[in-house]
Amino acid sequence: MSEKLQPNQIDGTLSAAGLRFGIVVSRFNSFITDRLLAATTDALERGGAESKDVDVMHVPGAFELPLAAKKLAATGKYDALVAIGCILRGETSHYDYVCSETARGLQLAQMDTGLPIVFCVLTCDTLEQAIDRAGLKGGNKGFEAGLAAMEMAQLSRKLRAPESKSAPTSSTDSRRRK
Ligand code: INI
Repeated sequence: MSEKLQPNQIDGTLSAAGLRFGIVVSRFNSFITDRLLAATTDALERGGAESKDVDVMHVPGAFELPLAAKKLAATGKYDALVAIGCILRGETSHYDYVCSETARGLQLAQMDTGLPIVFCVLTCDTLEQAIDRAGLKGGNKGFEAGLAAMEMAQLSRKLRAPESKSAPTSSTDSRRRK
């Protein structure tokens, strides 16, 4: 009987200890985004994150999230970012532009920088749909985003290029120690 292949698993644990997180939050529809933010920080806290290792930056609307995230990524201070927003459909096509450019910009930012950027942007037809996803009835997408940030940060550490795993001599590591 042939032995079953048992591949090595590369997994990210749900631990935030010793990691640094940046959260960029849209003020537009803050009734919803404040709740998403609270759930994200709750997840990070439960994962062992410390206040000094979590930064929160506010921007006017979802459309501003990609540039803000890219600028945070460029600081080299973080292991993962979370982008939080809530886009609600209105009477015009504005919604479609804001949704597609926000998603595209955030994906571009994470691919350009190599830093995980978790997409916690609700795109809803109604306020009720957003409420249902922001913990006012049940689940909160912000909590899921916090878990995803921890997992992606841990995976990124595991997959870091060999030279940047060495002793803290690189500029990134020396910044992190400050
Ligand atoms: N921004 C949002 O985050 N959510 C929305 O629902 C929204 N709507 O509906 O217009 C929205 N618009 C503002 C946009 O994100 C920019 O802040 C604005 O266009 C300035 O660049």
